[in-house]
Amino acid sequence: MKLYTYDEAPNPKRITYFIKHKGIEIDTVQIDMMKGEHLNASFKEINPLATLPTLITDEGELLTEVIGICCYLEAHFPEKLLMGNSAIEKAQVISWDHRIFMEGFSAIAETLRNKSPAFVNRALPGPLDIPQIPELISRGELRASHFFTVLDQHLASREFMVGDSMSLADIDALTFIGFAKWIKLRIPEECENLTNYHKRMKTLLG
Ligand SMILES: N[C@@H](CCC(=O)N[C@@H](CS)C(=O)NCC(=O)O)C(=O)O
Repeated sequence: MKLYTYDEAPNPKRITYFIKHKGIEIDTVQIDMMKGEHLNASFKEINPLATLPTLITDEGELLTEVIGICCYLEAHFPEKLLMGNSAIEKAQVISWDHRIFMEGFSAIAETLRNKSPAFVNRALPGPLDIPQIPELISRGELRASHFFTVLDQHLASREFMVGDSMSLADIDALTFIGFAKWIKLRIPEECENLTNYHKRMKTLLG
């Protein structure tokens, strides 16, 4: 299999943590998003969506979504399960992954991509050029700030996002906290549960 990635970007980072935690090695190609390499025709031939991460499986199948790539890797490398140890945990990991992506990542991206000159006409990832909408900047900030408190409340009585071991949901939460800095948002002082959790996760996943 071959992984196309860009270490600095948040969605690729989720796969980096996943692979590192499992202790597996995958043939990896860096695509420099800062130089726009993901928009080159040669990369679009590999992934027409022009997004990273991208995994080409040993069977030659294209996987473009982090969640799909993680499902595939979990099935191939079942040591150190990261997507739940039981039926309910599997459901909870997927549910949190979905919420963190929809309510956390997309909120940050809403601000970043509608604000930064680097994303003029690239307000959404993908093959289409989409204009920025400045009105969305403050909405994204509001949504992302609120999501810190969602995570903080969830972690009031838990060490991990799901069950009692590391999962993809923790990888997503840690990556959300790091990505938030891109729009100058940091864990609010009053979110003590999240602050302590962040310290623990950085040590475990770091
Ligand atoms: N739905 C994809 C999203 C992947 C994604 O949006 N990746 C970003 C990098 S963090 C990207 O490729 N952006 C392309 C662009 O900005 O043009 C997933 O779940 O993996």
